[in-house]
Amino acid sequence: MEEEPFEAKITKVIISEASKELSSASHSDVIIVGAGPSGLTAAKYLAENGLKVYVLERRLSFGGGIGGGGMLFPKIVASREAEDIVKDFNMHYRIVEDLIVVDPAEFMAKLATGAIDAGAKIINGIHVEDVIFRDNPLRICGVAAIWSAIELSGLHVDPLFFYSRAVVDATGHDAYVLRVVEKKLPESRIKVPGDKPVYSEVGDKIVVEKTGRVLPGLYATGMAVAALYGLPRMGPTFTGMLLSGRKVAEVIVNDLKGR
Ligand code: 48F
Repeated sequence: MEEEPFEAKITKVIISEASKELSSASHSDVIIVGAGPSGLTAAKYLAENGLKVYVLERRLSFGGGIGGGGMLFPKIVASREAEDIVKDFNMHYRIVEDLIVVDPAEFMAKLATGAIDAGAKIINGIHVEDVIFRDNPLRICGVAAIWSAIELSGLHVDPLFFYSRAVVDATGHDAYVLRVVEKKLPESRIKVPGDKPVYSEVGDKIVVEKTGRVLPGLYATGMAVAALYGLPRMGPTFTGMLLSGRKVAEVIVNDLKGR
């Protein structure tokens, strides 16, 4: 038989390996929606605890709001309460006026590397459009998702399902998953007022305090928490995002390992 043409091999390997990955993602411990700072931080600490974690991100890259720095000035700042997390991710940083300063490219890359090295998988280009639920009692047990390119095209194509023991809304200001639940599951009594104007210090703190379980199976981290509870914005300081990501991981580990 004729030797397999190189082009055929490329296609076959991409499709078969991606299919294996997506099949594995169809049933996991935790689906994190959004690969911004809070989602990536959560992914590392969850995966380190032996959980099977997938991060579904609708863009073709990770990092969420990190890349833009503050008004496109390429530096990220955080308070020193987050220093142990920055160290956990092996970031180079400087302390200036008691603030941690990191380059956005490094911040994004190291958060993603930390999550990946811990065993989490990040899949880009996937838009989460709905949740899977069970009733009596109400619980969230996964998401429905579709390639972002299909979503952008406006074509009517059904999604596929990714079942998980926990779903984390890490979609930032959009609080996309929480808004789906607000709209489609009124019995959840979830209301998402959106975040308040800026009060950085307060916003950075309460967002961490309020981080946790929203419903059985549904958790929120990062700016999605601020949108859910109407908390003040903190703007381009990332303390709350890092601490919130670590906290949601702790809450989920506690919930899942207890079951
Ligand atoms: O917005 P984002 O960075 O969220 P975060 O982790 O951090 C917020 C900060 O960046 C900053 C701030 C505080 O310092 O104000 O804004 O809370 O990342 C959210 C990610 O979720 C993706 C989106 O593309 C982004 O990368 N995302 C949003 N909706 C969906 C989604 C969806 N439906 N499906 C998949 N990914």
